[in-house]
Amino acid sequence: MKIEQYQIAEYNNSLLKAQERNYSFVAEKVNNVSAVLKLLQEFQVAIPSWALGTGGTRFGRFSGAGEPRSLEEKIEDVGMLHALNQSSGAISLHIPWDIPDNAAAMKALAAQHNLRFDAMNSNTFQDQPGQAVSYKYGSLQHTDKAVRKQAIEHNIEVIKYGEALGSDALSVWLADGSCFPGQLNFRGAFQRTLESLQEIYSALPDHWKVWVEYKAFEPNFYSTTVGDWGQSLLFTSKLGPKAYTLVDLGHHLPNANIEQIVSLLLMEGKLAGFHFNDSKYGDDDLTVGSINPYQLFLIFNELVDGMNARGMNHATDLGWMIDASHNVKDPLEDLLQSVEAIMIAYAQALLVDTKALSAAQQSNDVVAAQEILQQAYRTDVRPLVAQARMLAGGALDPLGMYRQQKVRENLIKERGSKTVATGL
Ligand code: LRH
Ligand code: MN
Ligand code: MN
Repeated sequence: MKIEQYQIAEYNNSLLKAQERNYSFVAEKVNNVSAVLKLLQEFQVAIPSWALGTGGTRFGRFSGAGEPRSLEEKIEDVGMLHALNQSSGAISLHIPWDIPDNAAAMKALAAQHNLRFDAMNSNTFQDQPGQAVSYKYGSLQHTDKAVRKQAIEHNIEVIKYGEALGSDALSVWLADGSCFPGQLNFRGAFQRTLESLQEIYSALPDHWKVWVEYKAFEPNFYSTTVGDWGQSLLFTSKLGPKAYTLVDLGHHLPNANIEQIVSLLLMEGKLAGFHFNDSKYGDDDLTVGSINPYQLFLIFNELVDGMNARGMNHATDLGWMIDASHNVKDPLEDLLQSVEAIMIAYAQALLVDTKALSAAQQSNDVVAAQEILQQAYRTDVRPLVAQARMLAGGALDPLGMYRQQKVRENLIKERGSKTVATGL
């Protein structure tokens, strides 16, 4: 299923009048609107290969139809999303859920769709068939050296796959921890994990980075060895300059001030990037912006502010990725919604009057500070985002066009109604 450029142009024509009206209404209030449009066009969010099929929970999985049956089909699906929104120009793989044996062909296929390979994700949280030793009691933290060695070698293999695909980052999330008090010596687990990570770090090619993702709980429910940003920062600081802390929005305890965490990691030059999703309770992996869009905006506000202060390139200097998956939506529609939510939050953050905000902060004018932030947040930036997308060759309304083109129906015709994508 491919969406052609002429179809997008035809589709946009039908919406153009309304778009022009809505766009000029917001654009005239924005200083330097062409700079904002350019930043929006440059911004790309990677799509995780495991979000292209229906997720599921430990209580069940309701398979969708027309899901991708191979890595080729996953790349094609991301290519189709990117054709629609021009903001999903990268794919992130999880090994061994995907095994890119034929890297040259995969790279070529991705390039045909204007995609690159984002961070590579290793997996030492599940046992794989034929594996010599088990991860039941952890991987890089394990008390048995043979288990640690197996997990280290897996990560090094993932780096090799990534090198062949042109990726430049390894993303490590560990389920390591303990379920009961007394099960684990915390310091011992930390030290063993650090030593294992050091071995992986020393296998990184020159221009590569390693991202250490933290998570408060699950699957371990008493302690997690990389359980919060402090622990991750401790690891990444000890590892060295190629190691960074990855923030998955769903991996905090309820009500954590994620934007403050982001701002400090950025200040320290240790922020790797994001796994975007939304959550109400824990690691819910819900559609980005579906529960707490104000928080998303506040995070982007810190990012824009902090990245500008450090002279960073918004589009390229951090990793931007979605990490969501669930049971009840068409996964491709969900991804279009998630990317749109990210672009909206970014656009709103670009509208913040930073000079006025810092003056309000300086004079402790709390009311003005809130007004300034909410002025930007309450601006309907959707026409700006749509304009940037249209100028880049995308659809004015990606989700609308997806439905108008009956993409899912066509995928079901092509792939069948009983398909199970690899992944969670
Ligand atoms: C863990 C996590 C991590 C994994 C992904 C599948 O909860 O967020 O990033 O790689 O889910
Ligand atoms: Mn994640
Ligand atoms: Mn998660």
